[in-house]
Amino acid sequence: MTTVHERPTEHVDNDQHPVGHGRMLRKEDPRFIRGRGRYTDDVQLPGMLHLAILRSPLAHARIVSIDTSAAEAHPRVKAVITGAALAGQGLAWMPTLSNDVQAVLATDKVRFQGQEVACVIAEDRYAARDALELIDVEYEMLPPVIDARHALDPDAPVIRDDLDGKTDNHCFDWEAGDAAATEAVFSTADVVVSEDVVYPRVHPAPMETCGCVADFDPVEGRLTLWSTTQAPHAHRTLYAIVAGLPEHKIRVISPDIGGGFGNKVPIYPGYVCAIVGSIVTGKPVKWMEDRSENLISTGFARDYIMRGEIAATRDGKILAVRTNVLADHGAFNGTAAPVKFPAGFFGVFTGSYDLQAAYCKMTAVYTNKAPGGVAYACSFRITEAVYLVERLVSRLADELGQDPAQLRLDNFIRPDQFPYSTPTGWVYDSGDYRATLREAMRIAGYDELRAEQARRRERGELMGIGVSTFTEAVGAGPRKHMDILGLGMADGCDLRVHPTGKAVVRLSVQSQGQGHETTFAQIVGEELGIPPDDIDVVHGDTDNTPFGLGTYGSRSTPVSGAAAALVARKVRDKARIIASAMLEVAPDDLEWTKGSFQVAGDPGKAVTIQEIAMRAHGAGDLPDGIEGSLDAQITYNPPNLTYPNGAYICVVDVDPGTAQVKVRRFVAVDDCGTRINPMIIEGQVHGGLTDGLGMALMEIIAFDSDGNCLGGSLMDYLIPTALETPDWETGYTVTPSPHHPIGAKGVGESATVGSPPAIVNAVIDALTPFGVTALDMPLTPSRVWEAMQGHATPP
Ligand code: MCN
Ligand code: CUN
Repeated sequence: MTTVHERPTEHVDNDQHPVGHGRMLRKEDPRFIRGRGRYTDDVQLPGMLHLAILRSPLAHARIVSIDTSAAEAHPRVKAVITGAALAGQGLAWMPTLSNDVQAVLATDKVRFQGQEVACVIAEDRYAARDALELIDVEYEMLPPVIDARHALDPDAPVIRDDLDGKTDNHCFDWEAGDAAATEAVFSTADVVVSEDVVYPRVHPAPMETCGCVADFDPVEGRLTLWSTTQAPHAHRTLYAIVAGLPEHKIRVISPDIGGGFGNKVPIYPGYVCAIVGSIVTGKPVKWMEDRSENLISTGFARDYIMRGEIAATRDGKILAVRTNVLADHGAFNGTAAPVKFPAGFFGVFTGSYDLQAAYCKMTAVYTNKAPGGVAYACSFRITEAVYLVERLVSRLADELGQDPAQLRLDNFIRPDQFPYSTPTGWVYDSGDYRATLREAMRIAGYDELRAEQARRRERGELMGIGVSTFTEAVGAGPRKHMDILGLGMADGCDLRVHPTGKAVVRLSVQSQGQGHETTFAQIVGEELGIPPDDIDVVHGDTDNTPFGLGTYGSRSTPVSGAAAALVARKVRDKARIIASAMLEVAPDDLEWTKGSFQVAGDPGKAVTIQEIAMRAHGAGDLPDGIEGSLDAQITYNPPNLTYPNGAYICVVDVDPGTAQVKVRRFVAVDDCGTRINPMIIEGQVHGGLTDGLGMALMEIIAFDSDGNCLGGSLMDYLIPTALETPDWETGYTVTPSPHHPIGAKGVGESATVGSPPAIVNAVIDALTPFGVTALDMPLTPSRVWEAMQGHATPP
């Protein structure tokens, strides 16, 4: 049972003013619940072959030779492909979404354990796997670079010697804010607190692993690719560029997806191998990775080593934040972030606070680990930024002897300061941060919790209360600032209204579980007065949807959601003209009431949207300028991002004997502006909180000093189960986005961003009697125990 508190204090209650049927059940669920979902691995084509990938057992090694003859002799094997074979076609390397290149199949060296070395295409999945064992690769071991802190040592082996003139493991530098102005504030501040913070490497571990089915038709010269992708249009353009095929000859279908969490944004070598395999064999080729392959080789998240400093006055006015970051990008820069934002949106590390100055310097390095970096509900690295600043603010509260909630209330950006320009160049659109935190404190019973904590401490019990508040920047992005590989980040939307008034809306984003088939029908339903059940949502198929950049960074509602509302308004404008002809009055004399136009002052004279749709398709003349339908199409280029916020309070008990952390209560109050479907939002928040709990307490992709991945199965890479997960208590405030047509902001990553610092702050608060002031995730019993003994173990 989950307790859900839904009592906003001073804001509109969206449950009473829902967007198109508010809390409606998800339209996609009947097919999921009845096992009728259609995932990539469900695609079966006549004559389909199966592909398996041989992966490197070593983190860093030169390839001396590869002997595929035994594998080729296997009776069920149709083809064996190596990097050398791909190199002959110019396909051994592919561009990443961050303007780096990545090996499709290794030619010269392997650069991380699990890297793709060769692939086998066989008549069935088992034969393909068996034949991998028959490939003989001779490696010459090289010393690996595993600890990012040593990647730039002068004697460190150079990982990317494939890049012209590369003599070190430097990936990129990035900075934000004003170093001199920040130094000026720091040098005169009463109090400066600093902390070293590691956000460890974690993995999104979606329920469905990555895979694809490639079907190349040599007669038509047409490629159809079913693939687990969060961005089918962007992927198609990349395939078109790499393969030299025109886009209209490539169809990318992203069918039902069993969770993405950013893991399905990058283009993986397996996709390219399957495409090549289909071209080579003339047959459809399926590639589905297993759990270990997913964990060791696909897009990871975080891996930021941060030093943070915060400056304040003695009475608690926060003045400035400064940070220095070492970012571990693995062997290839496979991050998917807008081109001008190599560190994603880490620049929002100033949080929800009104600061005088801020500065960040970042160095990113290559290591012998899997590529990736932006994934796991990260809001483009806002997770790392929020974690850092929320640790610093709680640490400052301790230093000043102030309550961490009160310190935040005193330093928030005030409602009258919006739009608020931050020292690192973001323009926050709206928020009422105090109202959000006060609501969380009210639900939690904050003052009573502090009193209870004091009583328990007397008894030697370790109860902790952690607070975190956050502002996210989601909805990438204004086209003039944001692109991925030159593709501007706008979204298209098409709306067709059939003669009987049923509609179909085509999106350029697609769901991996977020419920788009429901919420987008609700948006259009609200705008047109058509029941959401009468509106079909088409997504995830480049042949049947308009161009757009895909679902990640919680951008679907901010960008495509706006597109859906505006395309529906376009339809309504057309409908008004037709209604004016039907009712024989001027268009301006008509009033829109949800679902119909009526003559002003004469409610008896009205036509419904369904009647208008029939008229639009019917016989006889239509008003000038109206073609025979209500259909409309738009491309929406957002003027700004949206800035959702939240306030989270966590209560933990630490067992003094075993150092086990138990999250007793967790209150999450989110403000994502206008709430389309409160039930779906709660689902998103519950899932995100569970992600955050996992990262805070148990998840880590660790490596030994040889570069062996220690998190290659779900026995080693722990994710939370119902046993560890508390009853989440959620609440909300509503501060609409002023620039979004329906005032909605994104919410899909909020809880993952906001929850880890609340949990860590709570555990550190619980450990106050031990003098613990800092502790890195994951807070496993052994690590907490070490801290209680007075020495923390580095991750
Ligand atoms: N929503 C709403 N009202 C709002 C905001 C959102 O009702 N004010 C609804 C939306 O209509 C949508 C859902 O909440 O149905 C999430 O919307 P949004 O915040 O726009 O995020 P996206 O749809 O773009 O989803 C992406 C986001 C990301 S980046 C990750 S990572 C993540 C997340 O969604 N991956 C998920 N949540 C996930 N949930 C599931 N089940 N599976 C994933 O892979
Ligand atoms: Cu960063 S994980 Mo989501 O943006 O797909």
